[in-house]
Amino acid sequence: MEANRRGGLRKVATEEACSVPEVAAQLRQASRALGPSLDLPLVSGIYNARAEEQPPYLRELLDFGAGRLADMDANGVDMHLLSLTAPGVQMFDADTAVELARVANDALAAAVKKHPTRFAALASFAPQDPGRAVREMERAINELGMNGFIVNSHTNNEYLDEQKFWPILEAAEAMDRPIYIHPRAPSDGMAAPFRNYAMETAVWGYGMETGTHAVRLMLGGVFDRFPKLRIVLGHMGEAVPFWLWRLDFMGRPSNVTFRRSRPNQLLPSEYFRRNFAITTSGVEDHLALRYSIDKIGVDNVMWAIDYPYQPTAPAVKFIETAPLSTAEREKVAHGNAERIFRIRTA
Ligand code: 1WB
Ligand code: MN
Repeated sequence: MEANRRGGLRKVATEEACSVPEVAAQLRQASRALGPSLDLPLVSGIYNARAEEQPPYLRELLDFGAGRLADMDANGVDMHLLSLTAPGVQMFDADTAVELARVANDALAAAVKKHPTRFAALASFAPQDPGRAVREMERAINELGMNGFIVNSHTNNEYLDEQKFWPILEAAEAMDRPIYIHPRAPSDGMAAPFRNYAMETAVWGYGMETGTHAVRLMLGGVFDRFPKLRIVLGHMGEAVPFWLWRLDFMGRPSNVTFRRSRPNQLLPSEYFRRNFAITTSGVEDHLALRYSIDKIGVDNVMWAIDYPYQPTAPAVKFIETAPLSTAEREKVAHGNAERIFRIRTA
């Protein structure tokens, strides 16, 4: 039993990025192409940079052994819930994406098998081909024993509320496993104002893109069709918790002003409390944490680091010093993640 490594709070970090050489090589290829995708600058900076300009991310992403465990040990982190880093396989053609999702899932599952008390993992799939995506999702859960799914927001500028993606939502609901919607840069249709000042990145564009995705699912009535589907959002809910009052007022089913485009049967906040959970990745703000817990319920908030893009030590200090009751802290630091992602506890 590796829990409570320093005799203190058990900590399961829930948005922890990694990569595999095959995916890194394809992203390096992709980042040399010209095209409108706003993911290209950041992907190029990580996978296609000259050695002296290369941030340390790539080395850290590819390490799900000694280096990562050393960082966890040094900071008293019990577990990483691993996921293939953004934009995952979603910039590739369907055949490449299907193959690379399989390769990445095999690699992550092998890391979990080697260190079952330190790692759990989310599975990737290729939304470009919903039929094959569902088969990989089923393989990931039933054969590889993975914990849920990750998707990096839009795929070729399309969002999961589109009917073509419904088999993916149906499969996640049927297997009772969450889909973590992780950010990527804004889709082509919303890209223009994000093209300056690196605004397409995690500084702002990531959150706007992903929050918009979540609102599409709620206002599109997706959770009337899939009432048990669970979506996880990082970054303290990508600003959606702060916007719920207005979403409810303007997006209430009875608002006749917008009846033409109002398929949702419930209030957005009802979906958000029933069908979503959020993680704290990259938002180490005690006031935002307190607000989120009070707004959407303590059972729906999970701690995360966003390793290696954010340093571990401040994220640990954030949860250890948060103004929470003991019971709340235990839920946010590990209990909710263990329940929602069905992570083994011993
Ligand atoms: C960064 C953050 C870059 C994330 C990423 O590249 C991802 C960054 C794919 O801060 O530079 C992330 O997952 O938050
Ligand atoms: Mn992240």
